[in-house]
Amino acid sequence: MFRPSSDAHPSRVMSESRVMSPSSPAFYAPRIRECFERDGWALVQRLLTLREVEGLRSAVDALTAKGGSLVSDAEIDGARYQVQSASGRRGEAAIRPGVLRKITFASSASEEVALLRNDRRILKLIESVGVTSPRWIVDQINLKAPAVGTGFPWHQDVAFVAWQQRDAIAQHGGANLVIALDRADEWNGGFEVLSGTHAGGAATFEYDTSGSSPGVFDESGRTLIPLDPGDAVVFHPQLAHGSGPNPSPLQRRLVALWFIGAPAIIPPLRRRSPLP
Ligand SMILES: O=C(O)CCC(=O)C(=O)O
Repeated sequence: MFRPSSDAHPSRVMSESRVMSPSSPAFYAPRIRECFERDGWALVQRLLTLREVEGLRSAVDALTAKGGSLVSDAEIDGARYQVQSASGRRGEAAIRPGVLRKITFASSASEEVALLRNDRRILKLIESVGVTSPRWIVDQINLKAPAVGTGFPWHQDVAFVAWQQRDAIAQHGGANLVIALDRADEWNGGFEVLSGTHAGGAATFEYDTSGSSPGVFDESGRTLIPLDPGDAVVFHPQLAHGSGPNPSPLQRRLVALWFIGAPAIIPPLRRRSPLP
């Protein structure tokens, strides 16, 4: 079972050098791209304001209320609800009615989530790590419920995209983003990365969400990235990442957004009036 950082395989806690905030001049500067290229990820503090986070929390409350009696995975208003099973495996019964693990394509059912797909700051951030003409492909709300929420074993998001999208990533770049809606740290299953694994290509293995993917990736760069509400991590689609369970009484909700690149949009040349 994947465990939080206090176990026998402690993760490093992120170094301050990776911290950037939109109010700092370094926010969209080469520094963020340098971290992304070297480590496969970069932290951006305060990407969203607390007011925006509150709006998203309310939107998530409305979404979860619609799934309040689910005992198995279901689609509601185009959003795919995955219940939290005792093992963490998908397709199994909910540990209790209405306890959810994640909502994929929540943007189909929530305007607040949908707005993130075209948020100017987010698109600019994705462009800043080398993704040309970024296009949203996936959004998810990861709920990791207090006391019962299970972890996410090490995996690479690129393993879950169609081959056409993999090609687009190879040609035009790709980047994924998680944004914290609650404080996320070692106590409630904070987000963890295996720095540098983005450079090693896509691994093929059986992904079992009740396990921990042992021995698949180089874990020497394991780093837990504490996040405050509104903080974000931008990471390479090939970066191995995951998180531990949430044994705490506190919520740990994250929004995840995935983007792929596309051919650059070249503005048409303005017609000049003929010279005399
Ligand atoms: O919510 C987390 O901690 C990680 C989630 C994740 O990696 C995923 O949903 O692919």
